[in-house]
Amino acid sequence: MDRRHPRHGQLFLRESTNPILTPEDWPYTVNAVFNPGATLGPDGETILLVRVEDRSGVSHLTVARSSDGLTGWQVDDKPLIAPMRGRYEDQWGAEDPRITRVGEEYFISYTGFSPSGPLVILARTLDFRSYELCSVVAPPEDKDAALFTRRFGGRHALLHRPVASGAHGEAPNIWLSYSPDLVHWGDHRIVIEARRSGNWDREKVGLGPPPLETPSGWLVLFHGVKATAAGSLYRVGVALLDLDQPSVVLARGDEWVFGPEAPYELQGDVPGVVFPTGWVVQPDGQARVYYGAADSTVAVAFARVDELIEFAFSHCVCATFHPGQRCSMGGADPARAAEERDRFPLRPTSGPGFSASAWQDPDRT
Ligand code: BMA
Repeated sequence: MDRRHPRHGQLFLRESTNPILTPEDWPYTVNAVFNPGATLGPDGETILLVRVEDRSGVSHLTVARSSDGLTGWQVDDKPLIAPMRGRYEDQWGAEDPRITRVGEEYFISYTGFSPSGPLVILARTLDFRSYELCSVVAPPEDKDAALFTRRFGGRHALLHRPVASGAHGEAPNIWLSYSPDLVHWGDHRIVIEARRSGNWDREKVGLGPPPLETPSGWLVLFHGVKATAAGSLYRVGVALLDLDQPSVVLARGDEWVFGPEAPYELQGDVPGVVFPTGWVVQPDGQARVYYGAADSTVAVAFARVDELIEFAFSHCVCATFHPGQRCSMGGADPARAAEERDRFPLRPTSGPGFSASAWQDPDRT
């Protein structure tokens, strides 16, 4: 591990051999390898599903395997998921996968770059050698999605970001949607907002790796973007969501917990980017966080799950310490606190599929 910057309170430590995967490691010619989904395979090996940008500029997803998760990567000689003739939804590229294991199955949520814009495609696999598609979650724009590892009141839940760029002043925020069957998605709720302020997460926020279930709540890493004269800086924040009602924010760290500092994060196709998309938790409570560095290589850093949870509460955006209890501001921008948002909620009144009681207590139906 890299201990060159052992600052007090540093939550993430970089692997000293970073970047752990580069284009030179690929069995075929590519431009960049980054933003990998991560999981443990059926045999306990670490599997990364890596976004690979070829030298035509289009991305596909290829599997890399390692027995220790850090070294000795075996990279498949062809993609698992790639644009294919006649498939509109990812015609211009398959990008930024997240992997959620549910029992024996692995669900892959990735960004399909369609000619209409980015959208979220959900696929499933048992072995990372073949896959089948489940659904396109919604029409464009949508990105940065991951499924929860369990259901809520019988429904699957997905965090995602329905707005891609915010280029026209709209806020790219993280939303939660439910599905009874992984095909039909609805009951959409806003969860984590970009703070429209001077903060590091002001331009947009997007989910990082899939939410991680802990006794204290669902631990979430998210990227936050701030535009600068030199380009956008992508940093990482931490939040905790309620175990039973994951649309409820228990805590959200005010400061970023990880940002671009190492040379391989500051130089590359897109300098100033750390973009975590996968994590694997070790039995000792340390998470290996796999991330794309400068949209060019794959790197890994280590963080303790309990320290991340502690940080979210002790550095919550509401500026009060409320361990184990929901944030009074819902983790939101102070100017648009949860109470304000709840004052005039949109409530469906009738129609098939809607019932007043289900709406009021959707996570417990
Ligand atoms: C986002 C996505 C990511 C990329 C990041 C930084 O919008 O496109 O794939 O890593 O920008 O360029």
